[in-house]
Amino acid sequence: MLNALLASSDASLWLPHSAVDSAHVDHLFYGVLWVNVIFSALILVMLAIFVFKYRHRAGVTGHDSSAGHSTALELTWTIIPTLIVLVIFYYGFKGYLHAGVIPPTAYEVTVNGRTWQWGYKYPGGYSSPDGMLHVPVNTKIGLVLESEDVIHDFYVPAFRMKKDVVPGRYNRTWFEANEIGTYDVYCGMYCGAQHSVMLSKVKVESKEDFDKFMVIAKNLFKTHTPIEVGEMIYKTRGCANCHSVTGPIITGPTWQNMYGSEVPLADGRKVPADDAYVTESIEYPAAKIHAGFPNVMPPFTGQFTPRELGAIIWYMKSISTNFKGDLTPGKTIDGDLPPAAKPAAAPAAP
Ligand code: HEC
Ligand SMILES: [Cu+2]
Repeated sequence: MLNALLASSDASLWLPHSAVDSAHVDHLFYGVLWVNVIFSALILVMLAIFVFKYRHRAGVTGHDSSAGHSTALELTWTIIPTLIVLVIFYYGFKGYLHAGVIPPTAYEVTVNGRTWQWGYKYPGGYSSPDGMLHVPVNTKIGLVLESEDVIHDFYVPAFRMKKDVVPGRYNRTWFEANEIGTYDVYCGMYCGAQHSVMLSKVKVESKEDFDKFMVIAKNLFKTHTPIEVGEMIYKTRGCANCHSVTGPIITGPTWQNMYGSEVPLADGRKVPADDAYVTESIEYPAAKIHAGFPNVMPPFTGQFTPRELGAIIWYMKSISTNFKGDLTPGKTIDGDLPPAAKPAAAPAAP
C-alpha cells in the first residue's frame, strides 16, 4: 500500500528494478526482511496482549510469581535463531564469493575512484570519452577497482553490485547486464565534501553500439580537435567539479584567462602559467600551490597520455586572453599531430 503511495515517484519500498540475474541477492534480501517483519510483528502483538492481560486492576495483588527456569524454553530460543542466522550466513557468504571472483572469460575494465568522480579505462588504456561506463549487453564484465585517494564504494543498485574501492588495493567484482539501458552509479562510502555528487552512469549497449563506442574512444583525436578533446576531459574527468571556465571560484582557481597569466604561489613566488606549470599542476598538484587555495586537488599522475595533456592545455589556451600565440593547431583535426606537452617530471622530494 505504501508502495502504491510512493509509486508516483521513482521511490519504492522494494528493491529497485534489476538489469541482471539477481535472484540470489533479491531472495536473500527479502528473506532477511520477512524474518524481521514476522518476528517484529509477533513480539509487538504479544507485548500488546500481555500489557492488557496483566494490567493493574483494583483489588488484585501480585499473586502469581514470575516463572522460574525453563530448559525447554531456553533451548528453543537459542536453537531457532542460531539456525536462521546460519542459513542467512550460508547464502550471504556464497553470494559474496560469487560476486568477488571474476569469471576468466570476462571483459575487464578498470574503475578509477577519486574525489569526486569515477573514471573508466578499457583494455589498451583507452578512457571513456563521455565519462560513462559503456558495456555490451549479455557479456560478463569484470571490474578492477582502484582508488587514488580515500575509500570510495562503487555502487550500482540495478546490478545489485556494491564494492569498496580502497587505496593501495585492487578490489574486484563483476556483472552481466541483460537489459539495454542506462543505470545510475553512486559512491556508497562517505568520502568528503562533494561525496553526494560522485555520480556516474553505466550504459548497457547492443554489441554493435559498443563496438562503435570503442572506435570513438580509440580514435578520439581523429574525429575531434585538441580543444574539443580538452573540453571533454574537463567535463568528464572531474575537473569541472572544482574549476570553472567562466570566472567563478568553486574549490580551485578558474581556468578563465589562467593560461599565460602570472600565478601567485603560496610561498610568495610568482610563476608563469605555461605548459610546464600546467602539466606539473595536473600530475603533482602539491608541488606548487596557488596562493589562497587549499591543497586538495587529487594528483592525476599517469592518468593522461601526453596527447591528452596537450589537449587539456589547448583547451585552457582557448579560454584565456593571456594566451597570445596561435590557436590554429588546437582547432585542427589531425590524427598525427605531435603531442603539445610531455608528462611532468616528479618534483624533487622536499
Ligand atoms: C577536488 C578539487 C579539484 C579537482 C577535481 C581538480 N582540481 Fe585542479 N586545482 C584544485 C585546487 C584547489 C587548485 C589550487 C591549489 C593548487 O595549486 O594545488 C588547483 C589547481 C590546478 C591547476 C593550477 C592552476 C592555477 O591557477 O594555479 C591546474 C592546471 C589544475 N588544477 C588542473 C586540473 C585538471 C586538469 C583537473 C581535472 C583533470 C583538475 N585540476 C581537477 C582543485 C581541483
Ligand atoms: Cu567517493
